[in-house]
Amino acid sequence: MSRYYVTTPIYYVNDAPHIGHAYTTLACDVLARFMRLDGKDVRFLTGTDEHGQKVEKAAAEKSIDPLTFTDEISQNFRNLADAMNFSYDDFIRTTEARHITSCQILWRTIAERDSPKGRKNIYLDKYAGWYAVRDEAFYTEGELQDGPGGQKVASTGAAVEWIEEPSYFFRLSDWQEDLLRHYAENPDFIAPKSRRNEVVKFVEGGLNDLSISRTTFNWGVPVPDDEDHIMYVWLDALTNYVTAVGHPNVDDALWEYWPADLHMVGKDILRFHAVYWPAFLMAAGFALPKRVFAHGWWTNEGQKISKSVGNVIDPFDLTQRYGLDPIRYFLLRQVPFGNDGDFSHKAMVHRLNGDLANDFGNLCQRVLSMIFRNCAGKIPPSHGLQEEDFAFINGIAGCIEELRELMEAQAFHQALELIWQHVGNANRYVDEHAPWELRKTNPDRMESVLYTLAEGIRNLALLTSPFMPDAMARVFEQMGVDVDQRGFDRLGSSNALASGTQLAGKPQPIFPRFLEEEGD
Ligand code: ME8
Repeated sequence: MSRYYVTTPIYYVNDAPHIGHAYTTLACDVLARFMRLDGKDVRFLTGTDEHGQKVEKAAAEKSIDPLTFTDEISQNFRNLADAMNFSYDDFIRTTEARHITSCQILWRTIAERDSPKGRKNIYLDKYAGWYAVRDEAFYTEGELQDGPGGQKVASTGAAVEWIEEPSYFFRLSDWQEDLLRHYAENPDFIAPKSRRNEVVKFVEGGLNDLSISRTTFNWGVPVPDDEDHIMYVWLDALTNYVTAVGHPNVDDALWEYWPADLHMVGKDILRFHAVYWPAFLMAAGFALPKRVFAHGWWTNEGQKISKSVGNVIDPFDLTQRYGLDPIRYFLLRQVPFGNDGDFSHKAMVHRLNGDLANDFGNLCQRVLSMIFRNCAGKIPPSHGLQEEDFAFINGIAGCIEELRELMEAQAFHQALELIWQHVGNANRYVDEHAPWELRKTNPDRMESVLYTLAEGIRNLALLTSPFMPDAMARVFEQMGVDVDQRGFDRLGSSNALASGTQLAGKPQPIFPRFLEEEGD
Protein backbone atom coordinates (compact mmCIF):
# COMPACT_ATOMS: atom_id res chain seq x y z
CA MET A 1 0.00 0.00 0.00
CA SER A 2 1.47 3.38 -0.85
CA ARG A 3 2.18 5.68 2.08
CA TYR A 4 1.38 9.33 2.59
CA TYR A 5 2.98 11.36 5.38
CA VAL A 6 1.66 14.88 5.89
CA THR A 7 2.64 17.34 8.61
CA THR A 8 1.42 20.66 10.00
CA PRO A 9 3.76 23.17 11.61
CA ILE A 10 3.97 22.57 15.34
CA TYR A 11 2.42 25.61 16.95
CA TYR A 12 3.98 27.82 19.58
CA VAL A 13 2.28 27.50 22.91
CA ASN A 14 2.73 31.16 23.80
CA ASP A 15 -0.83 31.95 22.83
CA ALA A 16 -4.34 30.60 22.30
CA PRO A 17 -5.05 28.78 19.04
CA HIS A 18 -6.79 30.90 16.38
CA ILE A 19 -8.27 30.55 12.94
CA GLY A 20 -4.86 30.66 11.23
CA HIS A 21 -3.72 27.54 13.09
CA ALA A 22 -7.01 25.82 12.36
CA TYR A 23 -6.63 26.66 8.66
CA THR A 24 -3.26 24.97 8.21
CA THR A 25 -4.28 21.85 10.08
CA LEU A 26 -7.60 21.72 8.22
CA ALA A 27 -5.79 21.66 4.88
CA CYS A 28 -3.71 18.71 6.11
CA ASP A 29 -6.76 16.95 7.52
CA VAL A 30 -8.57 17.15 4.19
CA LEU A 31 -5.52 15.74 2.42
CA ALA A 32 -5.13 12.98 5.01
CA ARG A 33 -8.79 12.00 4.69
CA PHE A 34 -8.69 12.14 0.90
CA MET A 35 -5.60 9.92 0.73
CA ARG A 36 -7.08 7.41 3.22
CA LEU A 37 -10.30 7.16 1.21
CA ASP A 38 -8.12 6.68 -1.85
CA GLY A 39 -6.54 3.62 -0.24
CA LYS A 40 -3.27 5.07 1.04
CA ASP A 41 -1.57 4.29 4.32
CA VAL A 42 -1.59 7.77 5.85
CA ARG A 43 0.35 9.31 8.71
CA PHE A 44 -0.90 12.76 9.70
CA LEU A 45 1.17 14.65 12.26
CA THR A 46 0.49 17.81 14.21
CA GLY A 47 1.65 19.12 17.58
CA THR A 48 3.14 21.93 19.61
CA ASP A 49 6.47 23.75 19.69
CA GLU A 50 7.19 24.29 23.35
CA HIS A 51 10.77 25.49 23.81
CA GLY A 52 12.47 28.82 23.23
CA GLN A 53 12.58 32.29 24.60
CA LYS A 54 9.11 33.26 23.43
CA VAL A 55 7.42 30.45 25.35
CA GLU A 56 9.69 30.94 28.35
CA LYS A 57 8.71 34.63 28.43
CA ALA A 58 4.99 33.91 28.06
CA ALA A 59 5.16 31.49 31.01
CA ALA A 60 7.15 34.00 33.10
CA GLU A 61 4.55 36.71 32.41
CA LYS A 62 1.96 34.42 33.96
CA SER A 63 4.32 33.42 36.78
CA ILE A 64 3.97 29.78 35.87
CA ASP A 65 6.83 27.38 35.33
CA PRO A 66 7.30 26.66 31.61
CA LEU A 67 6.34 22.99 31.77
CA THR A 68 3.04 23.59 33.58
CA PHE A 69 2.35 26.44 31.17
CA THR A 70 3.08 24.35 28.08
CA ASP A 71 0.99 21.44 29.40
CA GLU A 72 -1.98 23.75 29.59
CA ILE A 73 -1.65 25.54 26.27
CA SER A 74 -0.65 22.44 24.35
CA GLN A 75 -3.92 20.92 25.54
CA ASN A 76 -5.79 23.88 24.01
CA PHE A 77 -4.29 23.02 20.62
CA ARG A 78 -5.26 19.39 21.04
CA ASN A 79 -8.78 20.48 21.98
CA LEU A 80 -8.93 22.60 18.84
CA ALA A 81 -7.82 19.66 16.73
CA ASP A 82 -10.55 17.49 18.25
CA ALA A 83 -13.21 20.20 17.98
CA MET A 84 -12.40 20.63 14.28
CA ASN A 85 -12.58 16.85 13.73
CA PHE A 86 -8.94 16.68 12.62
CA SER A 87 -7.95 13.08 12.06
CA TYR A 88 -4.31 13.32 13.22
CA ASP A 89 -2.45 10.09 13.88
CA ASP A 90 0.07 11.65 16.24
CA PHE A 91 0.27 14.84 18.26
CA ILE A 92 3.88 15.61 19.12
CA ARG A 93 5.11 17.90 21.89
CA THR A 94 8.72 19.01 21.73
CA THR A 95 9.03 18.59 25.51
CA GLU A 96 8.54 14.80 25.19
CA ALA A 97 11.50 12.54 25.95
CA ARG A 98 11.32 10.88 22.50
CA HIS A 99 11.87 14.27 20.92
CA ILE A 100 14.71 15.40 23.14
CA THR A 101 16.62 12.19 22.37
CA SER A 102 15.88 12.59 18.68
CA CYS A 103 17.19 16.21 18.62
CA GLN A 104 20.38 15.30 20.40
CA ILE A 105 21.07 12.39 18.08
CA LEU A 106 20.34 14.45 14.99
CA TRP A 107 22.75 17.11 16.28
CA ARG A 108 25.46 14.47 16.77
CA THR A 109 24.89 13.00 13.33
CA ILE A 110 25.22 16.43 11.72
CA ALA A 111 28.27 17.27 13.83
CA GLU A 112 30.03 14.03 12.91
CA ARG A 113 29.70 14.61 9.18
CA ASP A 114 31.51 17.07 6.96
CA SER A 115 29.98 19.72 4.72
CA PRO A 116 30.31 19.40 0.90
CA LYS A 117 33.45 21.56 1.23
CA GLY A 118 35.05 19.06 3.60
CA ARG A 119 34.59 21.15 6.75
CA LYS A 120 32.88 20.28 10.03
CA ASN A 121 29.14 20.96 9.78
CA ILE A 122 28.99 22.39 13.28
CA TYR A 123 31.58 24.68 14.90
CA LEU A 124 31.76 26.83 18.04
CA ASP A 125 32.06 30.61 17.68
CA LYS A 126 30.34 33.71 19.00
CA TYR A 127 27.08 35.21 17.74
CA ALA A 128 26.83 38.97 17.69
CA GLY A 129 23.74 40.19 15.92
CA TRP A 130 20.03 40.86 15.90
CA TYR A 131 17.40 38.46 17.19
CA ALA A 132 13.60 38.73 17.19
CA VAL A 133 12.05 36.72 19.99
CA ARG A 134 8.60 36.91 18.39
CA ASP A 135 9.86 35.21 15.23
CA GLU A 136 12.57 33.23 17.07
CA ALA A 137 14.78 34.30 14.17
CA PHE A 138 18.13 35.97 13.54
CA TYR A 139 18.24 38.98 11.23
CA THR A 140 21.07 40.79 9.46
CA GLU A 141 21.31 44.57 9.59
CA GLY A 142 20.13 44.75 5.96
CA GLU A 143 16.89 42.96 6.79
CA LEU A 144 15.83 45.53 9.39
CA GLN A 145 13.55 48.55 9.06
CA ASP A 146 12.68 51.51 11.25
CA GLY A 147 9.68 50.68 13.35
CA PRO A 148 7.46 52.79 15.60
CA GLY A 149 9.43 55.21 17.77
CA GLY A 150 12.55 54.72 15.64
CA GLN A 151 13.03 51.24 17.06
CA LYS A 152 14.56 48.66 14.72
CA VAL A 153 12.18 45.93 13.60
CA ALA A 154 12.35 42.94 11.26
CA SER A 155 10.35 43.03 7.99
CA THR A 156 7.72 40.96 9.82
CA GLY A 157 7.25 43.86 12.25
CA ALA A 158 8.84 41.94 15.13
CA ALA A 159 11.05 43.92 17.52
CA VAL A 160 14.70 42.86 17.49
CA GLU A 161 17.33 42.90 20.20
CA TRP A 162 21.10 42.78 19.92
CA ILE A 163 22.57 39.61 21.35
CA GLU A 164 26.18 38.58 21.85
CA GLU A 165 26.94 35.15 23.18
CA PRO A 166 28.95 32.01 22.47
CA SER A 167 27.11 29.90 19.95
CA TYR A 168 27.47 26.80 17.85
CA PHE A 169 27.05 27.46 14.15
CA PHE A 170 25.76 25.26 11.37
CA ARG A 171 27.80 25.67 8.19
CA LEU A 172 24.81 26.61 6.07
CA SER A 173 26.96 28.58 3.61
CA ASP A 174 28.57 25.35 2.40
CA TRP A 175 25.17 23.92 1.44
CA GLN A 176 24.13 26.65 -1.00
CA GLU A 177 24.98 24.73 -4.19
CA ASP A 178 23.40 21.50 -3.01
CA LEU A 179 20.22 23.35 -2.12
CA LEU A 180 20.08 25.12 -5.48
CA ARG A 181 20.66 21.83 -7.26
CA HIS A 182 17.84 20.23 -5.29
CA TYR A 183 15.43 23.05 -6.18
CA ALA A 184 16.41 22.80 -9.85
CA GLU A 185 16.04 19.03 -9.99
CA ASN A 186 12.77 19.00 -8.05
CA PRO A 187 10.62 21.80 -9.41
CA ASP A 188 7.67 20.76 -7.22
CA PHE A 189 9.67 20.77 -4.00
CA ILE A 190 8.44 24.25 -3.04
CA ALA A 191 4.94 25.48 -3.87
CA PRO A 192 3.30 27.72 -4.93
CA LYS A 193 5.66 28.77 -7.76
CA SER A 194 5.90 32.41 -6.73
CA ARG A 195 7.15 31.39 -3.30
CA ARG A 196 9.55 28.91 -4.83
CA ASN A 197 11.08 31.73 -6.83
CA GLU A 198 11.48 33.82 -3.67
CA VAL A 199 13.33 30.99 -1.94
CA VAL A 200 15.60 30.32 -4.92
CA LYS A 201 16.46 34.04 -5.10
CA PHE A 202 17.21 34.12 -1.40
CA VAL A 203 19.56 31.14 -1.61
CA GLU A 204 21.21 32.44 -4.78
CA GLY A 205 22.00 35.61 -2.84
CA GLY A 206 24.33 33.59 -0.59
CA LEU A 207 23.79 32.00 2.80
CA ASN A 208 25.29 32.91 6.15
CA ASP A 209 26.15 30.20 8.63
CA LEU A 210 23.34 29.75 11.13
CA SER A 211 23.61 30.16 14.87
CA ILE A 212 22.12 26.96 16.32
CA SER A 213 22.60 27.27 20.05
CA ARG A 214 21.96 29.76 22.84
CA THR A 215 23.52 30.22 26.27
CA THR A 216 21.53 33.05 27.87
CA PHE A 217 18.44 31.09 28.83
CA ASN A 218 17.79 27.41 29.32
CA TRP A 219 14.27 26.48 28.20
CA GLY A 220 15.35 24.12 25.44
CA VAL A 221 17.06 20.88 24.48
CA PRO A 222 20.61 20.66 25.88
CA VAL A 223 23.33 20.47 23.26
CA PRO A 224 25.05 17.08 23.57
CA ASP A 225 28.35 17.28 25.41
CA ASP A 226 28.10 20.99 26.22
CA GLU A 227 25.65 21.75 28.95
CA ASP A 228 26.12 25.51 28.72
CA HIS A 229 24.20 25.52 25.43
CA ILE A 230 20.65 24.75 24.45
CA MET A 231 19.64 24.17 20.85
CA TYR A 232 18.17 26.93 18.71
CA VAL A 233 14.43 26.43 18.92
CA TRP A 234 14.00 26.06 15.16
CA LEU A 235 16.48 23.18 14.90
CA ASP A 236 14.63 21.57 17.80
CA ALA A 237 11.20 22.25 16.25
CA LEU A 238 11.97 21.09 12.71
CA THR A 239 13.33 17.83 14.06
CA ASN A 240 9.80 16.92 15.19
CA TYR A 241 9.03 15.71 11.68
CA VAL A 242 11.55 12.89 11.99
CA THR A 243 11.02 12.22 15.71
CA ALA A 244 7.39 11.40 15.04
CA VAL A 245 8.30 8.69 12.55
CA GLY A 246 10.71 6.98 14.89
CA HIS A 247 14.04 8.80 14.54
CA PRO A 248 16.62 7.80 15.68
CA ASN A 249 15.21 4.25 15.37
CA VAL A 250 15.49 4.00 11.63
CA ASP A 251 14.73 0.26 11.87
CA ASP A 252 11.34 1.16 13.35
CA ALA A 253 8.37 0.42 11.07
CA LEU A 254 7.32 4.06 11.41
CA TRP A 255 10.48 5.20 9.68
CA GLU A 256 8.99 3.81 6.46
CA TYR A 257 6.92 7.00 6.32
CA TRP A 258 10.05 9.12 5.87
CA PRO A 259 10.54 11.20 3.74
CA ALA A 260 7.36 13.18 4.32
CA ASP A 261 5.18 13.68 1.28
CA LEU A 262 4.23 17.16 2.37
CA HIS A 263 5.14 19.75 4.97
CA MET A 264 2.26 22.22 5.01
CA VAL A 265 3.23 25.63 6.38
CA GLY A 266 2.19 29.28 6.33
CA LYS A 267 4.21 31.66 4.15
CA ASP A 268 5.81 33.17 7.27
CA ILE A 269 7.86 30.06 7.98
CA LEU A 270 8.76 28.90 4.49
CA ARG A 271 12.44 29.79 4.76
CA PHE A 272 12.86 27.54 7.79
CA HIS A 273 11.27 24.62 5.93
CA ALA A 274 12.65 25.13 2.45
CA VAL A 275 16.19 26.24 3.28
CA TYR A 276 17.32 25.38 6.81
CA TRP A 277 15.48 22.05 7.22
CA PRO A 278 16.64 20.54 3.90
CA ALA A 279 20.20 21.68 4.69
CA PHE A 280 20.07 20.02 8.13
CA LEU A 281 18.71 16.84 6.56
CA MET A 282 21.34 16.77 3.83
CA ALA A 283 24.00 17.33 6.46
CA ALA A 284 22.64 14.38 8.44
CA GLY A 285 22.45 12.22 5.31
CA PHE A 286 18.66 11.85 5.33
CA ALA A 287 16.25 12.02 2.41
CA LEU A 288 14.45 15.33 1.94
CA PRO A 289 10.68 15.82 2.20
CA LYS A 290 9.00 15.67 -1.19
CA ARG A 291 7.25 18.98 -0.95
CA VAL A 292 6.76 22.10 1.13
CA PHE A 293 3.61 24.12 0.48
CA ALA A 294 3.39 27.65 1.90
CA HIS A 295 -0.17 28.91 2.07
CA GLY A 296 -1.30 32.51 2.46
CA TRP A 297 -2.36 34.61 5.35
CA TRP A 298 -5.87 35.32 6.66
CA THR A 299 -6.83 38.82 7.67
CA ASN A 300 -10.01 39.75 9.54
CA GLU A 301 -12.31 42.18 7.68
CA GLY A 302 -9.18 43.65 6.06
CA GLN A 303 -7.00 43.81 9.17
CA LYS A 304 -4.05 41.72 10.28
CA ILE A 305 -5.24 39.26 12.89
CA SER A 306 -3.51 40.05 16.14
CA LYS A 307 -4.09 39.89 19.82
CA SER A 308 -3.11 43.54 20.27
CA VAL A 309 -5.69 44.68 17.67
CA GLY A 310 -8.18 42.47 19.53
CA ASN A 311 -9.59 40.88 16.36
CA VAL A 312 -8.51 37.30 16.83
CA ILE A 313 -11.03 34.92 15.27
CA ASP A 314 -11.72 32.11 17.67
CA PRO A 315 -12.36 28.89 15.76
CA PHE A 316 -14.40 27.49 18.67
CA ASP A 317 -16.82 30.45 18.43
CA LEU A 318 -17.07 30.12 14.67
CA THR A 319 -18.01 26.47 14.76
CA GLN A 320 -20.64 27.17 17.40
CA ARG A 321 -22.13 29.90 15.28
CA TYR A 322 -22.05 28.28 11.84
CA GLY A 323 -21.42 24.58 12.46
CA LEU A 324 -18.16 22.77 11.92
CA ASP A 325 -18.45 21.51 8.36
CA PRO A 326 -19.67 24.83 6.95
CA ILE A 327 -16.53 26.45 8.39
CA ARG A 328 -14.33 23.73 6.96
CA TYR A 329 -15.95 24.28 3.57
CA PHE A 330 -15.75 28.07 3.66
CA LEU A 331 -12.07 28.21 4.60
CA LEU A 332 -10.98 25.99 1.74
CA ARG A 333 -13.47 27.22 -0.88
CA GLN A 334 -13.37 30.96 -0.39
CA VAL A 335 -9.72 31.68 -1.14
CA PRO A 336 -7.48 30.06 -3.76
CA PHE A 337 -5.15 28.03 -1.59
CA GLY A 338 -1.77 29.76 -1.49
CA ASN A 339 -3.22 33.28 -1.67
CA ASP A 340 -3.96 35.58 1.23
CA GLY A 341 -7.60 35.80 2.22
CA ASP A 342 -9.87 38.11 4.09
CA PHE A 343 -12.36 36.73 6.57
CA SER A 344 -15.80 38.31 6.56
CA HIS A 345 -19.08 37.12 8.05
CA LYS A 346 -20.99 38.53 5.08
CA ALA A 347 -18.98 36.47 2.61
CA MET A 348 -19.41 33.46 4.85
CA VAL A 349 -23.21 33.69 5.08
CA HIS A 350 -23.44 34.27 1.34
CA ARG A 351 -21.35 31.25 0.49
CA LEU A 352 -22.89 28.92 3.04
CA ASN A 353 -26.42 29.74 1.94
CA GLY A 354 -25.56 29.52 -1.75
CA ASP A 355 -23.25 26.52 -2.05
CA LEU A 356 -24.34 24.46 0.93
CA ALA A 357 -27.95 25.17 1.91
CA ASN A 358 -29.18 25.84 -1.64
CA ASP A 359 -27.03 23.80 -3.99
CA PHE A 360 -25.98 20.67 -2.13
CA GLY A 361 -28.47 20.75 0.75
CA ASN A 362 -31.53 21.26 -1.43
CA LEU A 363 -30.44 18.58 -3.86
CA CYS A 364 -30.28 16.00 -1.08
CA GLN A 365 -33.44 17.22 0.61
CA ARG A 366 -35.50 17.26 -2.60
CA VAL A 367 -34.34 13.91 -3.92
CA LEU A 368 -34.39 11.98 -0.66
CA SER A 369 -37.79 13.43 0.29
CA MET A 370 -39.25 12.34 -3.09
CA ILE A 371 -37.84 8.86 -2.56
CA PHE A 372 -39.16 8.81 0.99
CA ARG A 373 -42.67 9.84 -0.10
CA ASN A 374 -43.00 8.08 -3.44
CA CYS A 375 -40.89 4.95 -3.14
CA ALA A 376 -41.94 3.70 0.31
CA GLY A 377 -38.76 5.11 1.87
CA LYS A 378 -36.51 2.74 -0.10
CA ILE A 379 -33.96 3.19 -2.89
CA PRO A 380 -36.21 2.43 -5.90
CA PRO A 381 -35.56 -0.14 -8.62
CA SER A 382 -33.56 1.22 -11.54
CA HIS A 383 -35.65 -0.46 -14.28
CA GLY A 384 -32.58 -0.48 -16.53
CA LEU A 385 -30.87 2.86 -16.75
CA GLN A 386 -30.55 4.87 -19.93
CA GLU A 387 -27.26 6.00 -21.36
CA GLU A 388 -27.70 9.54 -20.06
CA ASP A 389 -28.27 8.17 -16.54
CA PHE A 390 -25.01 6.23 -16.61
CA ALA A 391 -23.24 9.25 -18.07
CA PHE A 392 -24.58 11.40 -15.24
CA ILE A 393 -23.45 9.03 -12.45
CA ASN A 394 -20.12 8.14 -13.97
CA GLY A 395 -19.46 11.77 -14.85
CA ILE A 396 -19.42 12.46 -11.13
CA ALA A 397 -17.44 9.34 -10.24
CA GLY A 398 -14.98 10.00 -13.09
CA CYS A 399 -13.86 13.35 -11.75
CA ILE A 400 -11.81 11.47 -9.12
CA GLU A 401 -8.92 11.45 -11.63
CA GLU A 402 -8.87 15.23 -11.86
CA LEU A 403 -9.49 15.55 -8.13
CA ARG A 404 -6.41 13.45 -7.40
CA GLU A 405 -4.31 15.86 -9.43
CA LEU A 406 -5.84 18.89 -7.76
CA MET A 407 -5.29 17.45 -4.28
CA GLU A 408 -1.69 16.54 -5.12
CA ALA A 409 -1.31 20.21 -6.07
CA GLN A 410 -3.14 21.39 -2.89
CA ALA A 411 -5.67 23.23 -5.09
CA PHE A 412 -8.53 22.74 -2.64
CA HIS A 413 -10.66 25.57 -4.01
CA GLN A 414 -10.50 24.07 -7.49
CA ALA A 415 -11.30 20.61 -6.16
CA LEU A 416 -14.45 21.97 -4.51
CA GLU A 417 -15.31 24.01 -7.59
CA LEU A 418 -15.11 20.84 -9.68
CA ILE A 419 -17.34 18.87 -7.33
CA TRP A 420 -19.82 21.74 -7.24
CA GLN A 421 -20.04 21.78 -11.06
CA HIS A 422 -21.43 18.29 -10.68
CA VAL A 423 -23.74 19.41 -7.87
CA GLY A 424 -25.05 21.94 -10.40
CA ASN A 425 -25.46 19.19 -13.02
CA ALA A 426 -27.41 17.13 -10.52
CA ASN A 427 -29.79 19.99 -9.80
CA ARG A 428 -30.27 20.46 -13.54
CA TYR A 429 -30.91 16.74 -13.92
CA VAL A 430 -33.70 17.03 -11.33
CA ASP A 431 -35.29 19.99 -13.12
CA GLU A 432 -34.97 18.50 -16.60
CA HIS A 433 -36.42 15.13 -15.64
CA ALA A 434 -39.05 16.51 -13.28
CA PRO A 435 -39.74 13.28 -11.37
CA TRP A 436 -42.87 14.87 -9.83
CA GLU A 437 -44.36 14.95 -13.38
CA LEU A 438 -43.21 11.42 -14.15
CA ARG A 439 -45.05 10.21 -11.07
CA LYS A 440 -48.27 10.72 -13.00
CA THR A 441 -47.12 9.88 -16.53
CA ASN A 442 -44.42 7.22 -16.19
CA PRO A 443 -43.90 5.90 -12.63
CA ASP A 444 -41.19 3.43 -13.73
CA ARG A 445 -39.16 6.22 -15.28
CA MET A 446 -39.71 8.27 -12.13
CA GLU A 447 -38.12 5.43 -10.20
CA SER A 448 -35.13 5.23 -12.57
CA VAL A 449 -34.66 9.00 -12.35
CA LEU A 450 -34.77 8.96 -8.55
CA TYR A 451 -32.47 5.95 -8.47
CA THR A 452 -30.01 7.79 -10.73
CA LEU A 453 -30.18 10.88 -8.55
CA ALA A 454 -29.64 8.84 -5.38
CA GLU A 455 -26.55 7.38 -7.01
CA GLY A 456 -25.45 10.87 -8.03
CA ILE A 457 -25.78 12.05 -4.43
CA ARG A 458 -23.96 9.00 -3.12
CA ASN A 459 -21.03 9.68 -5.46
CA LEU A 460 -21.00 13.40 -4.68
CA ALA A 461 -21.00 12.63 -0.96
CA LEU A 462 -18.04 10.25 -1.39
CA LEU A 463 -16.01 12.97 -3.12
CA THR A 464 -17.02 15.66 -0.64
CA SER A 465 -16.44 13.67 2.52
CA PRO A 466 -12.76 14.61 3.08
CA PHE A 467 -13.89 18.23 3.29
CA MET A 468 -17.09 17.77 5.30
CA PRO A 469 -16.88 14.38 6.97
CA ASP A 470 -19.76 14.83 9.44
CA ALA A 471 -22.25 16.30 7.01
CA MET A 472 -21.50 13.59 4.44
CA ALA A 473 -21.75 10.90 7.11
CA ARG A 474 -25.28 12.18 7.72
CA VAL A 475 -26.07 11.88 4.00
CA PHE A 476 -24.73 8.32 4.02
CA GLU A 477 -26.75 7.47 7.13
CA GLN A 478 -29.93 8.85 5.61
CA MET A 479 -29.32 6.76 2.49
CA GLY A 480 -28.29 3.56 4.26
CA VAL A 481 -24.69 3.55 2.94
CA ASP A 482 -22.68 1.37 5.37
CA VAL A 483 -19.55 2.71 7.02
CA ASP A 484 -17.31 0.28 5.10
CA GLN A 485 -18.82 1.44 1.78
CA ARG A 486 -17.55 4.99 1.97
CA GLY A 487 -14.12 4.74 0.27
CA PHE A 488 -13.30 5.89 -3.26
CA ASP A 489 -13.25 2.25 -4.35
CA ARG A 490 -17.06 2.48 -4.13
CA LEU A 491 -17.34 5.24 -6.73
CA GLY A 492 -19.26 4.62 -9.94
CA SER A 493 -22.44 2.93 -11.10
CA SER A 494 -20.95 -0.55 -10.77
CA ASN A 495 -20.83 -0.07 -6.99
CA ALA A 496 -24.38 1.23 -6.76
CA LEU A 497 -26.47 1.07 -3.66
CA ALA A 498 -28.89 -1.88 -3.85
CA SER A 499 -32.47 -1.08 -4.77
CA GLY A 500 -34.62 -1.71 -1.74
CA THR A 501 -32.09 -0.21 0.69
CA GLN A 502 -34.12 1.50 3.37
CA LEU A 503 -33.70 5.24 4.00
CA ALA A 504 -33.06 6.04 7.66
CA GLY A 505 -36.37 7.89 8.03
CA LYS A 506 -37.80 11.23 7.00
CA PRO A 507 -34.89 13.13 5.44
CA GLN A 508 -33.58 16.07 7.44
CA PRO A 509 -31.72 19.07 5.97
CA ILE A 510 -27.95 18.59 6.21
CA PHE A 511 -26.92 22.24 6.08
CA PRO A 512 -28.33 25.17 8.04
CA ARG A 513 -29.46 28.37 6.34
CA PHE A 514 -28.50 31.75 7.78
CA LEU A 515 -30.27 35.08 7.63
CA GLU A 516 -28.30 37.63 5.60
CA GLU A 517 -28.19 39.95 8.62
CA GLU A 518 -26.39 37.23 10.58
CA GLY A 519 -23.38 38.12 8.45
CA ASP A 520 -23.42 41.77 9.53
O1 ME8 B 1 5.77 29.44 13.52
N1 ME8 B 1 -3.35 33.01 8.48
O2 ME8 B 1 4.40 28.53 15.13
P1 ME8 B 1 3.17 29.52 15.14
C1 ME8 B 1 -2.98 31.79 8.08
N2 ME8 B 1 6.36 27.05 16.02
N3 ME8 B 1 -2.22 30.95 8.80
C2 ME8 B 1 -1.80 31.36 9.99
C3 ME8 B 1 -2.15 32.63 10.50
C4 ME8 B 1 -2.96 33.48 9.68
N4 ME8 B 1 -3.36 34.69 10.06
N5 ME8 B 1 -1.59 32.74 11.72
C5 ME8 B 1 -0.92 31.58 11.98
C6 ME8 B 1 5.55 28.64 14.40
N6 ME8 B 1 -1.05 30.74 10.94
C7 ME8 B 1 6.59 27.56 14.73
C8 ME8 B 1 6.49 26.47 13.69
S1 ME8 B 1 7.29 24.15 12.63
C9 ME8 B 1 8.58 23.13 12.76
C10 ME8 B 1 7.49 25.35 13.86
C11 ME8 B 1 -0.50 29.37 10.84
O3 ME8 B 1 2.36 29.13 16.32
C12 ME8 B 1 0.45 29.21 9.66
O4 ME8 B 1 0.54 27.86 9.33
O5 ME8 B 1 3.62 30.92 15.04
C13 ME8 B 1 1.77 29.64 10.25
O6 ME8 B 1 2.87 29.17 9.51
C14 ME8 B 1 1.69 28.98 11.60
O7 ME8 B 1 0.29 29.12 12.00
C15 ME8 B 1 2.59 29.65 12.63
O8 ME8 B 1 2.34 29.11 13.87
